[in-house]
This record gives sequence, structure tokens and C-alpha cells, in this order.
Amino acid sequence: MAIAAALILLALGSVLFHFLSPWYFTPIASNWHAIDTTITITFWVTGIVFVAVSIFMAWALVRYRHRAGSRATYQPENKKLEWWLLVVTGGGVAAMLAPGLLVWADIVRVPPEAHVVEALAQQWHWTYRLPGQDGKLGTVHSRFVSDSNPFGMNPADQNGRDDVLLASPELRLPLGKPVKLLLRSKDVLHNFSIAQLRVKMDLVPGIVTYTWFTPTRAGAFDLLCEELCGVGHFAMRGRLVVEEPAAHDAWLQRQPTFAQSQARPAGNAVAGQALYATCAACHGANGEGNVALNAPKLSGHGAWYLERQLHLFKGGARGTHDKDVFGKMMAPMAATLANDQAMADVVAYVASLPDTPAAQTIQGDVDSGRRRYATCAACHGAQGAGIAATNAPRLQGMSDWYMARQLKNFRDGIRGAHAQDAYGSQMALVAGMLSDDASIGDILAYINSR
Ligand code: HEC
Ligand code: HEC
Ligand SMILES: [Cu+2]
Repeated sequence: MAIAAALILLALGSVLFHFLSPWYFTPIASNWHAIDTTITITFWVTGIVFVAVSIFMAWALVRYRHRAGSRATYQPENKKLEWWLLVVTGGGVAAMLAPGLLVWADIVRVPPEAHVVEALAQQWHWTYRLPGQDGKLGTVHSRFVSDSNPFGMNPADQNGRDDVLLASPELRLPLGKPVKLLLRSKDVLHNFSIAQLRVKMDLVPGIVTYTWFTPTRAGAFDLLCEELCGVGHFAMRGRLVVEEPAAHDAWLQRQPTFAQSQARPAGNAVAGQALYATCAACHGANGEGNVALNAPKLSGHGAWYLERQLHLFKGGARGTHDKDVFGKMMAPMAATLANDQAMADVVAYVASLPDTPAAQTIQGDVDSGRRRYATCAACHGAQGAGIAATNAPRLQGMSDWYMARQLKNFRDGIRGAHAQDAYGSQMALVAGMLSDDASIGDILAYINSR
């Protein structure tokens, strides 16, 4: 009797939970209402069966409970009942599967007016490519991929010259226009998924997969890589901003094309030497860093990393947090560099400076650090040499006292919290695992031992 009551309560509780709980689909922001409908149908079918089976079991427990003198009979065949169950089960399964087939047919049939956008995934971030004025994407090949051509653009293909390459995890799309999304991976399986759009599709190295949708609500939506194996997919956050078509066109006009980005003049170390005079006061004549002035070693960092930090400081995405005492000292210094060319020049000069390893100031448990560093290696490299393709800078041989401070800043939301600091926020996500300061010391001691 108690079990029968428990079964009924369980069924009732589940149904109430389903209807009353605040955890359900996010409000939809695309044309894919049909996906929600199929899920609702499945919930109805499985819900009715679940309640019916629970009630039947409770009823059978009460009706056929033990009574003195009563005997069970064995009835192996019941044609009528079997037909009945066959038809009801068949109907239920068809009701769950058939709508899905219809929706899938819509998903694979892209409307001809859809404009094309490519999302390119790699360990561990997203970038995007838009076709430019001609509406055609240029061809790409993995053999063209390099640090200066991360999209693998075919330099001989005229269609690619006006392609807009977005080296940022943020994609912008116009409201109300259907988009065909081409999905390309440079290395392993990834998964493009935006809950509010009800869009989710795997990226498979070696082939280009696709999906399509029409954004129906303006706003910013999180893009997640839901390929959950491996160490870094969780840190592959992106963002989709859906905006009015006019605002979108204006934004698109400002993005450089592939041809323009290739034509950008390289930094000039001679011009950079004069600019570096200001920097030397804190960072040292050879960019070796100065712990007394809290200015870290710069020599030995990749130009891509230094330029990005100077842009972040100048644009206010780094060094503006209230508690970022030392970042706030650096930010006005970046503002003295008048433009992109000045930044490229000073960085070119830093690249010409001798690279002597920084003095080691941090002690810790190297073995514990080795274990913890396994996660870091996925982006910063096994020896901490930094990897341009993952946007993760060099750690080995750099100022350890400075890195200790940065790791705390990342963890405590002082660095990497700004909306425009896409790569800093990725590092901040990882730094969340460094709950105690001792683990930071251990990791840095391990990096020092490399
Ligand atoms: C007044 C002293 C001072 C001067 C002058 C100065 N910096 Fe800095 N710089 C700092 C400090 C302090 C930091 C560390 C900020 C932090 O801890 O977040 C820093 C950080 C940096 C970083 C970030 C390094 C990293 O690993 O993330 C770069 C790049 C940089 N400075 C470049 C420059 C350049 C280029 C100049 C000259 C235009 C310059 N700095 C002038 C004090 C200075
Ligand atoms: C998912 C990739 C990823 C992982 C994993 C990762 N990092 Fe980073 N890390 C980055 C990126 C990207 C940056 C550059 C952020 C920026 O541009 O502001 C960074 C920056 C840093 C910096 C700042 C360096 C400087 O000169 O200012 C330190 C220190 C650092 N990481 C240490 C670590 C440690 C220690 C671990 C392991 C616990 C780790 N990272 C794991 C991607 C990663
Ligand atoms: Cu991924």
C-alpha cells in the first residue's frame, strides 16, 4: 500500500515539477519554434505513458495484493491485449519520431536567400569569416594555415580578397535575415551551439558541415562549444550579437578585408626605438622587467601578444578595473602610442631586444605544480613557451611575481572581466580553478623548473 502511494506521489510530483519549475527553455530567438514543438510532443507522449504506467502499477499492487486463499493464474497469450498494446505503442513512437523528420527536412533545406557566414573552430576559440561585397567566400586549405594566415585563405583566389575575417569570438548578424552557417574545424571535433536559437551542430575536421537559422530577437547570446570531451572546449565561449540591419551594415563596413589585413605595414624597429624610451623607465632598457616598479619582462613575448595587450590597455578593456592598481599605471602609457602603427613599431623594437630569462622569485611544490599545469599546457604549450594559435602567451622565463599577480587578478575578476577582453575572459574562466594561492605558487615553481 505504501509503495502504491509512493508511485502515485512520484508521478504527481514529476508532473507538477514539470509545469511549475522555473527551469525550462530560454525564450526562443530564432525561427526554430518547430524544434520546441517536437520536444513538447515528446514530453506529452512520454508524460502520458509515464503517468499511465505509474497508475497501473499502483492499481495492480492494490488490486492483486496478497489475500489468504487466493491463487494466481498464468495467462501466456492474450491476442486482444497484445493488439491493443501494439497499436498504442506504435502510435506513440510514430508521434515522437515523425515531427522530428519534418523538422530535420527543414534544417537541411537552406532557403536560397540565406546569406553565408563561416564559423571556424580550433583549440580553443572561435573565429568567423564573412564573404564581403561579392557574396562569395574564397577557397581555403589547411596547407595555407600559418600564424599570419590563420584562416588558411588561398592567396591566389580572387573571391577571397574581400572576405571579412573576424579574429574575435564575437559574431554579429542582422536581425530577421536567414543565415547559412558553414562550420569548419581546424583540428578536432567541436560543437556550435546557441541555446536561444535552438541551433546545435557538430564541426568535423576534414569536412564543412552547415546549419541555418533566422535570428528573430536582437541581443547578445552565448555561443558554447558543447563538445564536452577534452580539456579546453569548456573555455571556447563565443558571443552572437543580433542587431538591426542598418547597424550591422555600418559595423561590417568598418571591418578590414583579407586583402587589407595582408597589406598592413609591418612594425619598424628603428621607429620603435624612440617610442620605447618612455617604456624603458619602467620595463628596463632591454625589456627585462623591474620588480621594484611592478613592470614585467616584455622581451621574449610574441608580437601578437604585446600588440593585443597594448590595444586592450589603450581601449580601456584592461587596466580600468577599480582594483587593478598596476594595470592603471600601465594604461596611460599605452595611450601615449598614437596609433596601430606606433604599437607595431614599439613591439618590433621589443622583439629585437635580447631575451634573458627573468630571475626566479617564487618557491613552491614542483610536483603538485606539474599536475596542475596539465590543463595550462593545452593553451600555453607543454614547456610554457606560448602558442600564437591559441592566443596564449609565453610563461616560461617571464617575470614570475607578475604572473602570480595576474593569475589572482584573472581569478578575482580584476583582469579579463571586460566585455571586450575576449581572450582575457577565457583565461579568467580557467583561473577559476586556482582556488588557493598556494596552487598558484606551485604552478609557477613548476614553470620555473622547465
Ligand atoms: C610607469 C611605469 C610604466 C611605463 C612607463 C610603461 N609600463 Fe608597461 N606596464 C607597467 C606595469 C606596472 C605593468 C603591469 C600591469 C599589471 O600588473 O596588470 C605593465 C604591463 C605592460 C604590458 C603587459 C605585459 C603582459 O605580459 O601582459 C605591456 C605589453 C606593456 N606594459 C608595454 C609597455 C610599453 C610598450 C610601454 C611604453 C609605451 C610601457 N609599457 C610603459 C608599467 C609601465
Ligand atoms: C583555454 C586556453 C588557456 C588555458 C587552459 C590557460 N590559459 Fe593562460 N592564457 C590564455 C590566454 C588566451 C591568455 C591571454 C589573455 C589576454 O590576451 O589578455 C592567457 C594569459 C595567461 C597569463 C598572463 C600572462 C601575461 O603575460 O600577462 C598567465 C600568467 C597565464 N595565462 C597562466 C595560465 C596558467 C597557470 C594556466 C593553467 C592553470 C593557464 N594559463 C591556462 C589561455 C589559456
Ligand atoms: Cu570545441
